[in-house]
Amino acid sequence: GAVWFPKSIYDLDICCRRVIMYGAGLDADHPGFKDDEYRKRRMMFADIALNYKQGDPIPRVEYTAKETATWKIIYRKLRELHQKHACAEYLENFELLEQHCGYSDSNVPQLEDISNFLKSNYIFFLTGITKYVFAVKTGFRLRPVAGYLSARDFLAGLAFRVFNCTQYVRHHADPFYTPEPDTVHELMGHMALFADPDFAQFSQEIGLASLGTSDEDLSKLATLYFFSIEFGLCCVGHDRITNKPKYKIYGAGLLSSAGELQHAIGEKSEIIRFDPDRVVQQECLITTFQNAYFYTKNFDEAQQKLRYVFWKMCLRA
Ligand code: H2B
Ligand code: FE
Repeated sequence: GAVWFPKSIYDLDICCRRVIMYGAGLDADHPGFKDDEYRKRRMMFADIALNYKQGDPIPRVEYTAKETATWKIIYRKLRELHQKHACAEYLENFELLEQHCGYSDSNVPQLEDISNFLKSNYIFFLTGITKYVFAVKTGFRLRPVAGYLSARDFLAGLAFRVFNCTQYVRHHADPFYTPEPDTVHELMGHMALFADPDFAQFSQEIGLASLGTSDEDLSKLATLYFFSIEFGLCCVGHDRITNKPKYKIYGAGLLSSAGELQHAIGEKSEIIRFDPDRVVQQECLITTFQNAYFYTKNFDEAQQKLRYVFWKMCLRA
């Protein structure tokens, strides 16, 4: 039979609460598993997310000293790596987050502020004229989520330019490791590029292709998402002397993980051209580094290649 899918942004209240693991349900190998205080804290975040209704302001959270300390360690390390290895669009937009959304090494930004910024209408007053011009940033908005969603529920949000965003901070025992998405991954990895119009469009199109599609095609889309939005690289030219390709990173999984970022751009990693038929054969690894990464020339190339995939999927359906 036909697969149910959200038809309006308000339907996300149905699918975006189906969390796969959170709070009390932390897995045994999770660093927070044996920490009652951490589990309690996660329940508080889960409550916010599970009670959230589309259109509500996102409740502000007062982060604890431990959480802010964890944020600071990662922020400093990542910013250093980003200057050298992140793509230009990421770096430009990250500065805007610092200016408008409270990004700094001593403050965990609030989802509500970022969401308002991304969906905001900027008002430019034209001097000497009574009219003003509205420019929408990208129209993306955030909704708090209690933890991991199925690929189907997660991608459905993107179709409506909604990013399901975790609000909790990983356990402080190991600031550089988290087995699940946390707010550091979202805010340091994803947010800057959602402020980029081309990237926002690219993300929404993966979401649109996912609505109501078969399980088989959905798993392909999830893999394509994984090796682009999470782990993608761009090739920005070649070294003049050695002729080796020079890569910049746009994938959020790399931009939010100091260890894997350094691994990916290091000598030992395998970097392959992004060809959808090849990418869908690659296994997505969650608790270890990826076996291979994929690059395109830029977002536009990734988008064009994916559009061709979506189009073929539609014709078959
Ligand atoms: N759920 C949440 N909460 N955050 C994610 O980043 C995420 C997810 N990624 N579910 C999804 C799955 C992704 O890896 C693909 C689409 O499966
Ligand atoms: Fe992610």
